Amino acid sequence: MSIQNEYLRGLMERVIARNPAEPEFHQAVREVLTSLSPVVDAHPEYIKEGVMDCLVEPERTIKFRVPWEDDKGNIHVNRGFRVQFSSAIGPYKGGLRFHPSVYEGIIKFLGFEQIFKNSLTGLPIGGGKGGSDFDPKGKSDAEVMRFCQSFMTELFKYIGPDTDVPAGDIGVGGREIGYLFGQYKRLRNEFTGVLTGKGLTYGGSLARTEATGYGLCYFADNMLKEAGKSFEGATVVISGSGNVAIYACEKATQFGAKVVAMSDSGGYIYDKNGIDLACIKQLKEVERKRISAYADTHPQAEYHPGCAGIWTIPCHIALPCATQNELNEDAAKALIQNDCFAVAEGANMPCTPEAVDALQGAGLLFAPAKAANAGGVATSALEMSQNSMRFYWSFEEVDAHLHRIMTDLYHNAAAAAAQYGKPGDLVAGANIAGFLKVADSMLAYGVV
Ligand code: NDP
Ligand code: 2IT
Repeated sequence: MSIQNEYLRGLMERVIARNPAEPEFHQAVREVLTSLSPVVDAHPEYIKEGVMDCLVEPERTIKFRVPWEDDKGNIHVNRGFRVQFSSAIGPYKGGLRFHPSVYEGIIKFLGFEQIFKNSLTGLPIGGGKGGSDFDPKGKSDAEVMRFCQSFMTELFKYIGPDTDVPAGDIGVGGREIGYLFGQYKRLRNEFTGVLTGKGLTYGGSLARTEATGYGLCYFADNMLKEAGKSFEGATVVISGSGNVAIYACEKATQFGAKVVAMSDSGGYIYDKNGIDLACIKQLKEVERKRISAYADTHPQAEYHPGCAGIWTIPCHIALPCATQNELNEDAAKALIQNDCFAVAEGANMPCTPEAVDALQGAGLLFAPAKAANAGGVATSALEMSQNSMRFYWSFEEVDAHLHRIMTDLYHNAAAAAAQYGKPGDLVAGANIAGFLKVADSMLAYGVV
């Protein structure tokens, strides 16, 4: 697929020239501009009024030094980032990623996608993302705390409950959010809903932990049903074993599927009897161990080092829930050959463009990340609502909102795809539906 509209083709070239050596950002922008070509053909005002040019440039980028001391007294210096991409429809909203691979291009790709994802939720949240090249793996709690305190000592100047509300992402879970929130509260002398994914004792929302994985399955369930299929009796492969993967496994299993494989960055386990999720939770959420340890207590399970092989395991439904570009064209071909009928993206941009083309070309059902994993940020917005009200909803109430949001989101994306001549293409539908609300708000503001 290429960008059909001539102006957008030129814009893509300018994005590459102005943002050199940021391939993930280019990839994310290219996909959106490809989808939006028929929209700007029909509505040239989006080009004329500068909406397209503004959208590919973050409103603000904050880049800072994060010095911290390890347990032995050695000083380390990491880089911190917050890209405040778009506040067109609400305060910047999006996670923080702590992973050694983080650099500005990764944060920009994630922040750019977040604009459209957040719009798709139907809730009033703009797009942003942040993080650091800090690696929490192998660090003590005290080291993670000192790092988070140093990170927030700079970040607190730029965020606030009505300005920018960060949350978790890879390497940032409940522990990190606790340290970050504690430091923000101390620096500002304010108890506000400045972060989401908080602990339940200090303003967190029930069901936020489960929301991305559950939402992914709610979205996929809608897509499957429309095609006369379901999770019931299906074999499922899930990459990753972090927050998104664990709760996708839980909901898929509740829906009657058998999840047979999960992974981490070291390798994958294949358990043909069905993954023992209680064991995965204990290993990953409590003990912070490698997934290879699963095979120590489950002799029937196979452990294979390396990540890519997971997609060669026969399955009906694949849920990539680890990281960007983890499922390439070869993996897509293996899934197609094994009669897989649906792929739903839990991670952000986990399928390469070649893989997406192969999967859609072979007629598989395909749920793109910015629609399928929007349940996490949607529930973060529900956490913001509860904090503003100084009130809380039950697990069932939040989960019911999440279910409705994901169902509406599926139908809106499907309708937008059909309206612009791409019936069944949820990549196009999600990009278009997400764009329109943001773009119309930008038009209303004039040139700002
Ligand atoms: P976690 O840190 O909880 O888990 C990440 C998982 O992915 C781990 O199993 C990790 O393995 C694996 N992983 C990370 N990086 C790599 C890599 N480079 N190669 C192979 N495996 C890797 O993160 P989340 O579950 O929160 O996030 C997973 C994905 O979902 C990300 O793409 C994130 O952006 C996206 N997402 C998250 C949301 C959320 O609410 N948390 C919401 C929407 C999207 P290991 O432990 O070995 O590093
Ligand atoms: O990619 C994402 O949507 C997230 N990491 C969740 C962001 C949020 O603000 O909850």
